[in-house]
Amino acid sequence: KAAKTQPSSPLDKAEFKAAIVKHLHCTLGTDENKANNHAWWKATCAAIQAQVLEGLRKTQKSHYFNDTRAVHYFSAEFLMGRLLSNNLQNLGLFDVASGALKELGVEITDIMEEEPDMALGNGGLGRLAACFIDSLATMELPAIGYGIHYEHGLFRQEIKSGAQIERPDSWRDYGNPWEICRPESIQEVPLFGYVETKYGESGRIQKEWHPGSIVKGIPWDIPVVGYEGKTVNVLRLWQSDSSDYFNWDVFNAGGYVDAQRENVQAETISKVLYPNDETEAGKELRLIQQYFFCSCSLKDIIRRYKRAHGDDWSRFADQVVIQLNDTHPAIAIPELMRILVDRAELDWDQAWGISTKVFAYTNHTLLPEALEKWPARMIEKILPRHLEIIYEINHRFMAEVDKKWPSDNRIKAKLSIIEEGNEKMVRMGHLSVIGSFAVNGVAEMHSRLVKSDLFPEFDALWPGKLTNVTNGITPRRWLKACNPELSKLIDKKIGSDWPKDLYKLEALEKYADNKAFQKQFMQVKLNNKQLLADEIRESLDIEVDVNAIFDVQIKRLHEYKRQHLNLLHIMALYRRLLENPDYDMVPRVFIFGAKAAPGYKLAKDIIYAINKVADKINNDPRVNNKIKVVFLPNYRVSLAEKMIPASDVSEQISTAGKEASGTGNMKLALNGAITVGTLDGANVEIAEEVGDDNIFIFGLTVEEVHELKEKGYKPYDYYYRDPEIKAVLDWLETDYFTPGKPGALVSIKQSLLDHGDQYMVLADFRSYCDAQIAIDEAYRDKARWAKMAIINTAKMGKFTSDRSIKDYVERIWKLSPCKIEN
Ligand code: 26Y
Repeated sequence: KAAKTQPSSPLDKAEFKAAIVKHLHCTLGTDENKANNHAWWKATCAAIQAQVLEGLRKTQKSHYFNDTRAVHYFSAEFLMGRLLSNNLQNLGLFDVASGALKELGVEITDIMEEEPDMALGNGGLGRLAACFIDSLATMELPAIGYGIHYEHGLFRQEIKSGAQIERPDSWRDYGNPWEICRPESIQEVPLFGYVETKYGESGRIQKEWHPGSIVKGIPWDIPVVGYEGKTVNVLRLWQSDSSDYFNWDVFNAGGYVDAQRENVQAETISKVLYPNDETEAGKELRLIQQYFFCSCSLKDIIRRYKRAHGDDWSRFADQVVIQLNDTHPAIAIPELMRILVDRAELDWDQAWGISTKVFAYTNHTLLPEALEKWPARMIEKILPRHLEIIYEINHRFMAEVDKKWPSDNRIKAKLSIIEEGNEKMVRMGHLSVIGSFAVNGVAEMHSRLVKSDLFPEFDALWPGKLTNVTNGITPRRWLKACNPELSKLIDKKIGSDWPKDLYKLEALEKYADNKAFQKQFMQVKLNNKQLLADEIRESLDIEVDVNAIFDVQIKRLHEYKRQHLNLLHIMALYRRLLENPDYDMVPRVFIFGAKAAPGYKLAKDIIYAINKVADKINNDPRVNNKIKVVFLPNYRVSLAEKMIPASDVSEQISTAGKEASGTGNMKLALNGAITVGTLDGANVEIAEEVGDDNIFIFGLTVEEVHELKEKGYKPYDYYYRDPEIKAVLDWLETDYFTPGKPGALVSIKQSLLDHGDQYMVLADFRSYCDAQIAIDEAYRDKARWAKMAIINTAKMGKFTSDRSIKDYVERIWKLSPCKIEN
């Protein structure tokens, strides 16, 4: 048992000051007079890191002594954002730090701006992983996040003459004060080469993989501090490096090995995050990245298990559960099988019994272009033994399918891990479902569609295996830290325990009609809008009126998310104003934040179009006080933290059935923004929570989308029947928004007419406009709007990631919290 010592008391202001100054002097080699904000930031991080590491040490000791079962969250992406304010909040030291810095003549908000975002993810999936590890630590659950230590995270976006330019992100260029390198836990990862078949004395066939090269995995640990709790878990990220020693060995072994040998520059494996979100690229390096971090992580887990249990594998599945964040880490399944069968020499059934009790898989998408498939030949080249194992898994699975549906080749072809065709492909989704004991979607509607449309036969074969866990967000970052004014108002009204029990916010509902509270609530919103307006002025030199409706759409740029539906509506409003200068509308500021995948042409065209339309409208005195359009460049976690508290309207307008869940929708509603949205993803559940009067739902339902597709959707019908649609689409073809460059925006029109409008933008346009008119009317009634905003905040309890984690724990992981002893 852990030795009992005195509980360590948190720093007080004087101690904090002393710690900061000490680090200025001793860690950074500067002093109070010379230090710039960057140095102050680093010194402040260092000052709390001591306490963080103390918590980490105690946590690891407690987990070790209690031999706890733990969840291992495998994710190719962790979109952590900044950590200083989060860690201060979670340690309960924010006010102490802010006071200490003030006495040193430094504003904490200024130094927080020095921290580069840790942008090791694309969007929703990566941020979800970050929220989940926050909740896991807060709930004192034994958990490790495993991922990749990308040298460059998601690209930095610049806008030049309206177009997106990608620049490398270098988040660690001046050192990262949070991460700790753990050379003692380096792993080696084999790649390429060939498989030798040996026949043992007992007649057992033994496979030996002779890799063509070996790379090194270096672990970097980021402490994950739980809120108020004592638990400090870790996020372990693997950096690749060359393992020259081995490769010399191979080199010396002779020519025939050389023939099998492939050269990956080992360091390139963890060099850069692939910026594609929801489009599978099938790039060799991506597969190597996936295998690299899975292999390192599994070996790390096994090393830890063996320390406690030696070679006895019988308890492995009791101690270890691995959650696969989408199929990106699915290669871990054959890797564990390889370790158990080839290295530990368990027989197949035993190994499969263990493996299928360890893995659980979360699906995040139904979009066919996002479902990962790898050419069998590519796997064979990089991971020859894994391809054999995948075939063996599939062979045995096909036998099971045959029992259920005898001699049905159609169903076999449909369920097989291998897609036969011109080129044999390995379907990672199928592998994940077959190799896991639980599979979940990320919102009620999405999980229903996973069962009915994506994997219906798997659901029939294994009833109960496919399930739902609705996503959530951490209220510590997404309310307490990013919206301090609202948090303090809530604290005053209902007490301060809501960050750990978000259903407590329901107590606000009874003040929804209270005039005084409405006034306070909306005053906070106004103040937040002022801060954002300042930001907009500074970064874009655009003046916006804080009394206008701040209408916000922030998410990756994707056709299915339909930023262009928003844009067409803006153009329609603009046109109405030009035709009738007295057109009656509440002034609106339309604010966008979005990155497009660098290779996604139409997405980039939409960004360009938004910027061009913005230029025109913002400089047109005829409409100037009614509409402003703002595209804030380089959308990222830290920018979201500024935009979300300042939003009145939250745009969640994806084609029904396409957005698995959405999590931005939850963050905005939590901060009192009203959703305009389709019945898609978690919007459905948000509508259930807040009630029909407090959300603006529009557009086709999933069923209607299906029906319309069935009967044949003809976008031209809408074009010819709705003069406003025709006018705005034709407008795109002129040079009105792109003087001297007619046709510069025509690709959008083409996608909506000639290319069939896959996402039914035109079908939903009119209903979207109507919803916008309803919003306009609602906003005019100040009391009504305030009430809606308050109810939105009050009813977000369900969407804390603590609830998501509770669902995972009870239904899938079966974990217990572990108290941390001093
Ligand atoms: C295969 C590779 C190119 C790829 C890389 C990143 C594929 C997908 C992704 C990212 C997907 C993603 O972010 N999905 C989002 O996950 C969120 C968390 O569950 C959902 O809320 C959101 O609806 C979904 O689009």
